[in-house]
Amino acid sequence: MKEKILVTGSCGQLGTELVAGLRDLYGESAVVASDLFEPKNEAFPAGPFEVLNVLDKKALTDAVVRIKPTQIYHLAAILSAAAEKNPTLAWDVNIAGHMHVLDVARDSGGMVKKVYAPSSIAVFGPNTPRESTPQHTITDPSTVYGITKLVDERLADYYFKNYGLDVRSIRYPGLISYKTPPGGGTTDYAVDIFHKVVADRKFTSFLKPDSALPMMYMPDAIRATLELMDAPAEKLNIRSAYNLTAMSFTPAELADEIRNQFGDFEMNYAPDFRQAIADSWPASIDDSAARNDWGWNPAFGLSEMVADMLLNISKGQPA
Ligand code: NAD
Ligand code: AKB
Repeated sequence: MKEKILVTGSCGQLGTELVAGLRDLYGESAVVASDLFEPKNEAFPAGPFEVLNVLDKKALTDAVVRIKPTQIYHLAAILSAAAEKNPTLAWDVNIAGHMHVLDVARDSGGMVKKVYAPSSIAVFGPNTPRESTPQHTITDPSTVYGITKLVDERLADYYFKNYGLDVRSIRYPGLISYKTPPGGGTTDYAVDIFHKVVADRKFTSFLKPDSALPMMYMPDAIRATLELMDAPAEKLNIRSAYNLTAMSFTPAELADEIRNQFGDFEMNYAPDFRQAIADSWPASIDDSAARNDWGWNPAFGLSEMVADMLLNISKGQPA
């Protein structure tokens, strides 16, 4: 079947690279990217683009009628730190926007065959086991972002079971990439550090030195997403969202690896409100369900990720 794809929230950290990955796979004209605004980043891949606010259900419905997508990748969201600053906006975008996408897909008369709507490690909370957090465990998020992502997971499962909508999802850990700045999360320090170290040989972390979090390099996240969406439906036992990980490290461990590969720099620590968010999230993740059901296997560990980030960020520096 010839696929046609609509992506919401395309201009963000994930969307910029997922749109490129989807266009490599399905062809440039088969993937319509969308966001609240036209792409500003020169790294954004060329191809069809629409301005689309997922809170406007009529505009979303009209876009789906016009574009006739067979798959929707719904990436529009407000991330953890940004959501703490504007809980109402986060509630609206993350829950109402998500339901609009599910409703429009459900009501498309079978035209939209699959929906991808990512979740996050933010669905876990202070009473969740922090090490090797299992797929099925306590989910008592203490952030607005986590609460909304948990509702989204339950809705995805509900639409699958009650309406037969093929919704798929991953609980991404912190995503590390160099093409687009992260959009207001708690794991953003692990991206910012590379830019500051390469430019100034100095970095101040907003998390404590020993604050471990699960992370993944963007090429692995893109591959995981495409592999999950390509997996036979009957192999998928989880319709809320799959746990997924590639590595876990603390700010001090990341700084040590950057020093090993790049040389010395000054590292300071000034924990802020994001420390409490990080403290409520897992330190490491058990992703055996993803490995067993659809063969997940990450390619990038800490040292491979640091080498690739340094290489690519150094290329962007003045000689
Ligand atoms: P981002 O903040 O970088 O990008 C989100 C995009 O959504 C932005 O371009 C923004 O303009 C757009 N958007 C916001 N409100 C919108 C609206 N009303 N209508 C249309 N677009 C709107 O986020 P991201 O990192 O690219 O995240 C994408 C998805 O992946 C989200 O669901 C997020 O929860 C999930 N995720 C990301 C990470 C990560 O580390 N980046 C980790 C876990 C989960
Ligand atoms: C954030 O920190 O908010 C995101 C996430 C892990 O969902 N990177």
